[in-house]
Amino acid sequence: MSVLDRFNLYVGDNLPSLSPFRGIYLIPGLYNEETLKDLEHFDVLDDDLFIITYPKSGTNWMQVVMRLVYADGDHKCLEDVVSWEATPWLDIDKDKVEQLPRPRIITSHLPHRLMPRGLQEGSAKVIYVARNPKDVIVSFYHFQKNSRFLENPNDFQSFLQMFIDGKVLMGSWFEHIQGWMDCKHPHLLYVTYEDMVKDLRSVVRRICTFLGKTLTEVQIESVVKHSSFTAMKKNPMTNYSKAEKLFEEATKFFRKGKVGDWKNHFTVAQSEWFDAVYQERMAGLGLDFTWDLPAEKPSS
Ligand code: PPS
Repeated sequence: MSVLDRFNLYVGDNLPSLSPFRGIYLIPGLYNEETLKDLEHFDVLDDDLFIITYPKSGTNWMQVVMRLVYADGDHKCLEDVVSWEATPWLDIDKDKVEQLPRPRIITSHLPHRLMPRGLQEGSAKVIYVARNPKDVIVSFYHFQKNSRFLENPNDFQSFLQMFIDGKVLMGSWFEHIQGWMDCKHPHLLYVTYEDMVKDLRSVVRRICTFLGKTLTEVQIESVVKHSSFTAMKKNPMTNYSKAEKLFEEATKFFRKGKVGDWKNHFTVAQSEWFDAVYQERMAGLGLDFTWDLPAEKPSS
């Protein structure tokens, strides 16, 4: 059964509550505990590339960027296969990952401690995409409201509380980023969503250097063009229109794609509360997020 068919079983009346598994929260049934336990022994290949993210941090965007980079910017690579099959999630579709041609692009939202042991050895590479957590929360809140396989959050305040407590899909953002930063993976490139918004060209150049790949400026330009918010929202292979049963409105997956939208959702009190939690939980990690960008000038 395809991963989409499995998700379709869980929508609407069959909606299960999230349940804890080794310290994170998952959708029972959809995420199979036995499979997750077996992942420890998953065979990591030397030319594998893992895209690792906490949900709502730019996963789909990096998937498309990487497909284009591997195709030297040729956008035809985005014409036939949907993202979740071309760059499948190891967490929920291990079989698909095993069928991929090499070099494989593998996606995962899992914390480092649940990943295959083989990832820490060998020469497989990891791109970790992080996003400022206030925008992650807002994106996650809207995603959960729009999705038919997750319970509708009551209101923003209770979702914020659940996020801080790590009681959302995939568990704690703080533990996710901490675990991946502490793992000291020998071939890990850390990228932020905000850097991608500010200057995707530079991020693509950094990725090429990391992979030892040479792309011409024209090819880089093509990667940037075909992975833009507008292009991905339009493309049926990337915009979730092929998974329409899973959402109230599938193309709302591409909601705003902005930095700083949190300011339209957090009250001053909520922002100060989150800042205090952030200071305490992130102390010593040395990460610096961009929380806002100047408004774009209207085009004349
Ligand atoms: S998921 O469900 O965890 O895989 O979601 P994920 O892909 O990590 O994150 C979804 C957010 O990323 C935004 N997005 C983009 N922003 C800018 N440019 C491009 N090309 C792009 N593609 C996806 C998407 O709109 C979600 O953010 P919000 O803030 O909700 O708009």
